[in-house]
Amino acid sequence: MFKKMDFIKRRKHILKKMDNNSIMIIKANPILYKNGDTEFLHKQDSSFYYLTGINENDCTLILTKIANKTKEYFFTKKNDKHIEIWVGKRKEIDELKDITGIERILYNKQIDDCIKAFIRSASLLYYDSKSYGHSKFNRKTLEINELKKQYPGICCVKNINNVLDLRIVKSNNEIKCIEKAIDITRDAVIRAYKYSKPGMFEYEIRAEIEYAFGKRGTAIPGFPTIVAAGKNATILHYVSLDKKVKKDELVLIDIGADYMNYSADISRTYPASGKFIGRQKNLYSALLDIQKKLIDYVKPGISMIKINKQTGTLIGKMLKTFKYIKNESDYIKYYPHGVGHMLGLDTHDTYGTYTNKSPLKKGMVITIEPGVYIKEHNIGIRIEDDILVTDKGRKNLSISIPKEIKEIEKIMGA
Ligand SMILES: [Mn+2]
Repeated sequence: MFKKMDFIKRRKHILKKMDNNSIMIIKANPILYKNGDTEFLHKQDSSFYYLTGINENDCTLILTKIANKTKEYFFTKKNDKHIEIWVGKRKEIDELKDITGIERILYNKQIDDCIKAFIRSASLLYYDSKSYGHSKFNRKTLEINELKKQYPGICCVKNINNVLDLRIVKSNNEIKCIEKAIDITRDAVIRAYKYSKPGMFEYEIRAEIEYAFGKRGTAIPGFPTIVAAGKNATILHYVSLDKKVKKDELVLIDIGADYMNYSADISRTYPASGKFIGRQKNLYSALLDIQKKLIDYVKPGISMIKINKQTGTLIGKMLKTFKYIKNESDYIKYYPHGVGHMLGLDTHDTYGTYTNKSPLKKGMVITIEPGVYIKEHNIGIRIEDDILVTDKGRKNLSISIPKEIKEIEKIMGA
């Protein structure tokens, strides 16, 4: 789908934005070991893929801007006859040139000398320094400390997000990838509607969902599949999936297929029995109305913070009507998250230098996912669609994934 020219253009754009006398090092994701010598399925680092189109491990992209001259280097591991027997051949230099459009392709054993030479003239390093988790032993922190120790000439580190704004606005081909991921996810949602029955375990519904992914070529979901019944749905990122689904419960699924490294992110909530009743029905249809209003709110120029504010107002009103709260502003008790995020190569995609206050632009893809989580009644509802910001407004890319009460009940055969 992507051509050499796409990657060349992206790197050119980034090199233009980089400060003079700086280098950028972006590493491919390493092989992660599960235990012993057994590996997790490989998933590429998003920025590395975005700039190279290469899905292999053990490679590094280095961009340099020294004395206002820009250069691109790609380092890879040499093929090894013994390893080839087990996992096959890695891409050869010519293939790598052909896909990436980079002329200087070298082997990993040269990387150390090259970085040393670059650092003599460039003291600013761009690196993916964003750390997740709270430990000082975080992988990114350790990597940066190691680099600084190895190359004392580095005196300043900037996060690559400073120059990666390009990733926020999606090209037509990127939108096609997201649409494909959504289409695969649609199969999975419909399969979940069709196959869910009271008495099943949550993990059995996950199996149906991931079966639908697998049939269309998604080896690893974009993020861990969430299937949460009843009270479990009030845990936002519930991962245990080991409870039986009771007949009077709602089931919340938050799922997304991966297509060419792009992720869909869809949440739907449905009754295990196939029929919405009573309080569940009233809450669901009120939240669905709100979700549709919020989608209509998306357009160029508006900021996420404004959509968030509007969400709080609407959910506050709804919760007051249902007598869960006295003051509309107390909605946070039942709706403790933001309304959405950027979507792309990462499920929670990069914001670059954008913030929640920045105006949305044509070509951005965001999620709109209001929810209500009512522990005292064992109810959690979230409805999430993936929205493309267009010239004058928005396009709901996941409009064809059923969310109307009547549609869901029909598919479930109730
Ligand atoms: Mn989401």
